[in-house]
Amino acid sequence: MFITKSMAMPIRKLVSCVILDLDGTLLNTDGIVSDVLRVYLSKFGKQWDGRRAHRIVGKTPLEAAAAIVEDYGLPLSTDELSTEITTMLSDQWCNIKALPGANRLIKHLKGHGVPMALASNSPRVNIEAKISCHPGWKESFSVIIGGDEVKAGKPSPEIFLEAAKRLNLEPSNCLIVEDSLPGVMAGKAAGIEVVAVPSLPKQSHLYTSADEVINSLLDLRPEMWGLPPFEDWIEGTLPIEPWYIGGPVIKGFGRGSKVLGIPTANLSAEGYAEFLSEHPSGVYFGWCQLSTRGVYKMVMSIGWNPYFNNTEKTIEPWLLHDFDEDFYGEELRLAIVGYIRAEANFPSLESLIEKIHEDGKISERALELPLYSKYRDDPYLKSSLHGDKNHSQPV
Ligand code: ADP
Ligand code: RBF
Ligand code: MG
Repeated sequence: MFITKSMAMPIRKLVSCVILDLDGTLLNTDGIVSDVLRVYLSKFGKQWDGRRAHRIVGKTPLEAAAAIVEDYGLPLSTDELSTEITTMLSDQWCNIKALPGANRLIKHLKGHGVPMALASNSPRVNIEAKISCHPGWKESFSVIIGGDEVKAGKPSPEIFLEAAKRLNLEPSNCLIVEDSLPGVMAGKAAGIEVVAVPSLPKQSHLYTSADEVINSLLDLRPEMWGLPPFEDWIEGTLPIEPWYIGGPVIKGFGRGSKVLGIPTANLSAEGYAEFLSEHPSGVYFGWCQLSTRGVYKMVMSIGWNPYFNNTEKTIEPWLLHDFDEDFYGEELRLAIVGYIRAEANFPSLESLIEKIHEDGKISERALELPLYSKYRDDPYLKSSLHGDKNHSQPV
């Protein structure tokens, strides 16, 4: 008997089309909305509270405006606020970044001829403006529906039922990908399978009605829904557009060395909060340069350190090399080239430790592949190996 992938990962249900939400699912709209609200509220002497972002995520512009007027006690009507915020936002449409995995997912489904619809609470003109900034997106959707084209937006099921109808498919033949709670409710009320990708951290426990909750689009497994699998995973790793980050190693404040027996060279999260917010929490790998020593293989976690209940994401590289001393304060540079898995909760420390060692082995092996090994020579890692430019020594 052959062991196939589908046996390891049972098919949940066979679908033939996908309905995608836009804001928070394909686009990092929340970042821009927060920026605009921060500026706007400061004019009233108020301070935008990012922890209350859940009050607006997934709502129509008018509903979101109503929540803000109420939360911040603003001296204007919901309509006035909505108009002003919309004007400020409309200058920013093209600054909204695609979320990690969004381009990959759209290309994949389009490439395999899977019909796609876009169903968003956002008004149709705003949807068109936003997606026009992303080459290839508009043509990929056979159906686009805005919140102003149905009687009631999400959580009403109407928008998803209408999307299925216009795709000429039964709702039961569709799969919805959604980040927001109202969106998940709408999808389930329409009798459609829903994969939730919560855009706010640590919210997955609220998404019990979703058929699956994933950490980011990178973790979507289309084959679970009878759709063509992604073919870009290589030896347990997913190549990503490389990103670079560096700074001094700060005094560890984790449980790495002490509890897990796995030291992690912490970087200050403060300087990179925005950078880290663009990357889903999880396990990544790449190359790490220590200013005075050399370049090493590295596996790392990005996440919310459960031990200290941090509010900021932490970045914790484990250098796959035996050092006989600490290197606090030393300059460290990372080229992050691949993704392995989402951050997970483990039932025991032993199982966590085992998994981290497995992550390490996967990384060591993968970094030998030309696809990843070439970044060892990346100029970013070379440049400061011998101190700053003014004091450079011959190699
Ligand atoms: P943590 O609990 O986060 O691991 P510690 O400060 O106790 O924090 O230990 C981390 C320190 O261990 C690093 O800052 C670094 O100086 C040192 N270290 C030694 N070997 C390694 C390694 N292989 N990878 C990362 N850090 C290492
Ligand atoms: N901790 C978790 O609770 N879940 C994880 O999935 C997880 N994955 C990790 C992967 C790697 C490669 C490393 C180095 C650590 C991981 N950790 C994980 C440990 C987490 O980062 C740990 O709580 C901190 O190291 C504490 O400082
Ligand atoms: Mg959304």
